[in-house]
Amino acid sequence: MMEELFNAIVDLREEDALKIAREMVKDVGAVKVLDTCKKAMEVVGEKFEGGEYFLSELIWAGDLFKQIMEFTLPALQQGEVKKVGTMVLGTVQGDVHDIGKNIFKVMVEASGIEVFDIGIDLPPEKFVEAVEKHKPDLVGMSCLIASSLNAMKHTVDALKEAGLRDNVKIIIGGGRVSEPVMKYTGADAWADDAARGVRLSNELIGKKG
Ligand code: B12
Repeated sequence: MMEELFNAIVDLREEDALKIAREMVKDVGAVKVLDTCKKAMEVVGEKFEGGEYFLSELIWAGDLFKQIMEFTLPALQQGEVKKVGTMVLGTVQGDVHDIGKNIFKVMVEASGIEVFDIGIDLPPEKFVEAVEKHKPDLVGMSCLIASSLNAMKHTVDALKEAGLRDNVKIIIGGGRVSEPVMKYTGADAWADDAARGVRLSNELIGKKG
């Protein structure tokens, strides 16, 4: 069934994908469905890169994933969870991708971290303003395009200039992040999947004391 969902998304067979995903949520759970969708999106991205798919297909795939998220994410939401900390979360300047950020948000909230989601395509000042306002334990930055990696560094620098860097731990996430990118930007942790991001966010809260 996982393979069927994977193929239906890659081929952009919307009705099939939605039908299989609904059945799969009941059978194998939300996390596996989202994970399969993520893997399929990587192939959609490769097809776009290779010139087989165009921007319209990329938009269509994004829309299909969002429809699947509508009935999948509620299954991940928990009732009462003990609050262990807070996070300001957003997608950095120049980048409008938010599907992965929204999945990470629901999963990290289910672990007890309250999230202030400030949106997409955010200039560094918006992060600074939000940190001043919410005084969070963590800042989470999402970035999916290589051309916005610098925006993460600029955001860390802006937090330093505002004298706020030492008050927060910073985690970066998204398909284009890695250990070298983390070091380059000056962040404290990185994750290219939500589960790792949730684990590391909780570890960072522990380190903050
Ligand atoms: C759907 C999609 C779009 C949609 C986005 C819709 C939306 N609302 O998000 C639309 C059509 C808008 C789009 C636009 C573009 N896109 Co696009 N897009 C994709 C695609 C196919 C899927 C992305 C996705 O949703 N993946 C699924 C999610 C679940 O995965 P994820 O984002 O990685 O998130 C997971 C983790 O990374 C993590 N995570 C995410 N954020 C965070 C944050 C924190 C703090 C943590 C801890 C964890 C975390 O948790 C998530 C769950 O596990 C990718 C392909 C790919 N391989 O990523 C290309 C891709 C990202 N896009 C790409 C490009 C080039 C573009 C455009 C420039 C195309 C164009 N010519 O206009 C524009 C850029 C617009 C902009 N300024 O941002 C390239 C980027 C290449 C590069 N090296 O930079 C990719 C990689 C495709 C490719 N292979 O060429 N895109």
